[in-house]
Amino acid sequence: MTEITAPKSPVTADQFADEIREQLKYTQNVTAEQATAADVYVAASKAVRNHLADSWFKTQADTVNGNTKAVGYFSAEFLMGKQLENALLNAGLTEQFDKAVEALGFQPKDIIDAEYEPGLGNGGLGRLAACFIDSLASLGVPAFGYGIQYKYGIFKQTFDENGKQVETPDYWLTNEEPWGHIDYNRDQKVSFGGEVVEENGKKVWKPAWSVRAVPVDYLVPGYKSQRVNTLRLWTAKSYDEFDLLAFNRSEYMEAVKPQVKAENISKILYPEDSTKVGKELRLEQQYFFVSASLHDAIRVFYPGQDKPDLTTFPDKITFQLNDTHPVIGIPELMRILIDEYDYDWDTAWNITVKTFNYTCHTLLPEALEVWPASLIGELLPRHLEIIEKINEQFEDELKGKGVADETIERMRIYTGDSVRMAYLATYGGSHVNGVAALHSQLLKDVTLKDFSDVYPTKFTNVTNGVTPRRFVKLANPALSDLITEGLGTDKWISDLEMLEGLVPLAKDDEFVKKFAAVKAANKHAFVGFAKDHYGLDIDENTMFNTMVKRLHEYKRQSLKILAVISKYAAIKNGTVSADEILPRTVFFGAKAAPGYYLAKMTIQLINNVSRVVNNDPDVKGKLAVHMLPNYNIEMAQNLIPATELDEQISQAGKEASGTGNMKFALNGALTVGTLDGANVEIRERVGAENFFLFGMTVEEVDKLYADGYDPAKYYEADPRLKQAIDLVANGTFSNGDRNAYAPLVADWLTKDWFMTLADFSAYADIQAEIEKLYRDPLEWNRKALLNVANSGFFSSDRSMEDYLERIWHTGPLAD
Ligand code: CBF
Repeated sequence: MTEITAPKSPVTADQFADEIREQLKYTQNVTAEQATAADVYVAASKAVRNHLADSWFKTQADTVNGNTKAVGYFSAEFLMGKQLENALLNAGLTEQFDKAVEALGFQPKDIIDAEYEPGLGNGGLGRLAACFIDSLASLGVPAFGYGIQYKYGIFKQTFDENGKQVETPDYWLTNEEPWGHIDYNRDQKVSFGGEVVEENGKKVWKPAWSVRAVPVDYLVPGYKSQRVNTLRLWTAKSYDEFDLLAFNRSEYMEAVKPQVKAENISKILYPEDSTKVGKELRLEQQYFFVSASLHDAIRVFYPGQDKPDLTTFPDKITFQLNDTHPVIGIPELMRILIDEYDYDWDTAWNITVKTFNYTCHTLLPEALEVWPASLIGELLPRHLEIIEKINEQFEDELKGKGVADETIERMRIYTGDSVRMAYLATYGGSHVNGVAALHSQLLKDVTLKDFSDVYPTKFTNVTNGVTPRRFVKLANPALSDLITEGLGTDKWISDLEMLEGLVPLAKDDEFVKKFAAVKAANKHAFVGFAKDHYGLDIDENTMFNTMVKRLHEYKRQSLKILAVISKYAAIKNGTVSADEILPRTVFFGAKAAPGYYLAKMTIQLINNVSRVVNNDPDVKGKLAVHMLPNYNIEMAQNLIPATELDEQISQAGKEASGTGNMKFALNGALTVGTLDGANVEIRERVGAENFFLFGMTVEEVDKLYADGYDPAKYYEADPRLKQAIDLVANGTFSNGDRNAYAPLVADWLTKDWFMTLADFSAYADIQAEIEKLYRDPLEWNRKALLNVANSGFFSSDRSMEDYLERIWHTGPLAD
């Protein structure tokens, strides 16, 4: 047996430079003299990976041999961001790297920038998964992230000459990708279709076709923890790569058909699912990765055993279902236990419920997946039978508990026509959690109320968090240095609640001025970034006001753009005098789902407001608006530290948590926001006086719906709003074309589902308060510093500790 050695001891910069040279020579096949920045990036990444290898082997061995239960995080998305800089930080190799690449004749930044950012996620949920696995490794908790290595991640966004969003495929694997290791020898077979027959009194699934799931392993190094966990992303391959007979008949397309069918499964993140085949592909993806992952976990924890004792499985690993996407894992584990390992139903159910937990990330009913039963039946006939039986058992259990028939009707997992995945997850797992206190409460009171009435102890809350390594230390080195100076230690990087030690320094004007200088420097740096990346000229002597997140009506980018238009109109009309005007630069960043018509129209409107405002000499130096294309992690790392005012203005009761809000507060932006998601907790912690609150509460929203909401009333009541909407309607932002935004205007005036108009006046009014404070830089920065000092709770390390205590009941590996 190979001895698992201790991790490699740290290297000097010279040794590290030699390791890079060696990689260049023997794996890149270029000399150091021939090497480009892209070559050095690959070589340095491989050198870092080698440094992590021993810790990785040791962590795996300790995970399997020890008796600490591991965590399996099942997620359709892992939005990792660039890897090299993060791996260097966590491995303690940043300084050596900087010196080594300089010795090779390069600037460290150019090497870091040479990495292509993987976009294997849509937004909050995927980035949260990435933060969580960073924290688990940093805490020394054995964990596996399980997902899909999509060939195309989230689309690349550009804008056409009319300001419309254009989506292009993001082929992130065009060049060599040094982080993922494809392991053909640890593959799994995943089957689909066919029928279920009875053989010797046993149900036997005879699938029609199978694909080969091949793992691609990413190392997840903990910050100063010596632990390196695994992110295992599956890629789909065909068992019948190539039909030679068809090819020899010159049927070239036919010859590669099976290959295309198989590879389509891991081709793209969230294939469009408005068609039946699109839906099929999504379900294939979900089943593909959970089936492969469950089999993989059994392989890992019971190596070489044909008849493992799987009653111990829940002691080996606990699986977190990140939203409903991996919930098909519940019937799949039942099937594996019953069909492949001969367990009886009750034993299998007992193991399954103990193994799974479910996180719900939404309050929007349409975001809780419901699959047509016919589709599951076609693709996974055995699973549909199992789901039907789970539902029967569930209904019996509810009857036994005296639950009323009409409630049971509402709660059915399987309705005959469809399967409700959130209900399956709630019944089929041990715990259900929401992602912020308000969200978890609303899950219990509204979305999953029937379930929480019957199973109250299943429900808990874990407020989201973000990793301080990427989103403070790497994103904001100047602030990090200042925090370290203020606290006299850098231990806060792995113990973020230590930031509280900065509270007294908010009274120290000199320290506040240093803090202000950091923000000014970050603004200056962002001006350079925006020039290089987007060719923009930005005036750094304006307030930097940012709204970055997915484009969705509930998030209310409309509210922000209407307020911008209103301000534009006020300047143009001279309703505000020149010295009353606080110069602002407003940044938007948002991708809209390709099929989301109103969201895409909102992007077009923002782009055209930007065109008109930025080209109008009357407002020059007073107002500028930029819709930055292709919002991603890299942009976040540059823009968030430069932002002074952050927008979290969703309709109360709609944003589950938000994590951008946490990143901004931790980087010293003040928030203007509603009482929604984690805003509530941020405000509680940073202090109501350090947060710009406006808008209706959840109760007020509900009451207004109940009383009958008429948006037109608000349009008539506030001349600022009326003017802003009229300017959109009269073609001011569409070269005179009054039809361009007609659907958006009609929606605002007749439906306005998320009550943008009802909250407009409060939002416009609070701007005066914001601007008044901004004119007092010392007070503004004092409050911003207090935001940093009181946001330590929003570390994903704390979130992970909460999951460990409330849900997973496990902890770090022993050293
Ligand atoms: O919990 C992480 C995030 O998930 C979402 O992005 C999601 O995809 N459902 C929510 O919209 C966010 O509120 C939440 O922070």
